[in-house]
Amino acid sequence: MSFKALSKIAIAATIALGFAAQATEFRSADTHPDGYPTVEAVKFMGKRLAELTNNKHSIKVYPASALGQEKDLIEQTKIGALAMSRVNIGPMNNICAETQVPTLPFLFRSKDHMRHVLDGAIGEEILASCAPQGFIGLAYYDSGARSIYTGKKQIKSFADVKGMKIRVQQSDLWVSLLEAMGANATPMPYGEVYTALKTGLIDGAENNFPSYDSAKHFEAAKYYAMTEHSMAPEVLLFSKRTWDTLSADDQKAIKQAAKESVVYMRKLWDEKEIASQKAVVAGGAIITQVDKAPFQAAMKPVYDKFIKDDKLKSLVKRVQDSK
Ligand code: GTR
Repeated sequence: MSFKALSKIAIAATIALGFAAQATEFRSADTHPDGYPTVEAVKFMGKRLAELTNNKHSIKVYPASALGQEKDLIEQTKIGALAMSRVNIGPMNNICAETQVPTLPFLFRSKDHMRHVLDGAIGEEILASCAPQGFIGLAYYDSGARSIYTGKKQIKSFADVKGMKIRVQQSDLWVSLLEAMGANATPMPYGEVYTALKTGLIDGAENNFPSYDSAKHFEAAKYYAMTEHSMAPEVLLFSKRTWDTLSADDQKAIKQAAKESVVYMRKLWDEKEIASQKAVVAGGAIITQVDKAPFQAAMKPVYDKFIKDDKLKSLVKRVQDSK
């Protein structure tokens, strides 16, 4: 090897080492605004990370879609332009198939069931399945149950959904899910939903109370029908590209801080669900109960279409069998 080639390697090694030893402020993005439980939880994680690494590492959170919509954030995280992003699991559905499992309609029986499954081996397996695509799944955050809301026509029963143009997340599974209800499913980024509701481009959307409240969707779609059709969680992703430059100790600290932030997040989440429900009602929203049985009965084609191979089938079965 020539002297020139050797010195090039030496320079590269010095840069790499220097990078690894340097204090890093990881950038993390979120579509929700400051104060939203996901945003506050990642800030909390950053503080814990600083403590655990003697201020070597910290996190700066960019809320309110400052760095883009979820699909952009996922893409930036994949290439390492962003170290972290907090997104819903929905936009990951087309990227790693296992993430479809916790998105499935009427899969989790309760909040406790969902937390228990995601905290355990099944949850870990699903997170790990995204590594080949360039993502280290650090943790899940709660996202409650999603229900359909509409502006003009109120949904009182399953039959009412037929033909309605309902916005869904950018995921094939989500399109099929609303189609199975008879809706005209319209995928679009979260940030466009408010205007689409206001202008009548769509008849409705579906989400949990905190999003319905904080994105002000209730102002444009006041009928909230408690379909509670999915408990698709939030997920905290770390760029594998960045991850692979870190020491084992740093990786351990990041994982620990992320896990600790889940506990903090759940406390904020439980409070926010109640506060948001009150806020939307005060703002004019009309919440109605609907018979969920026909909604649930219509979901078989979704399971049949997306849960085809044995691996996914066994994951679903394990979730259903778990207490
Ligand atoms: C929210 C979720 C966001 C986003 C949004 C959506 O519940 O927290 O990350 O995915 O739903 O519907 O796009």
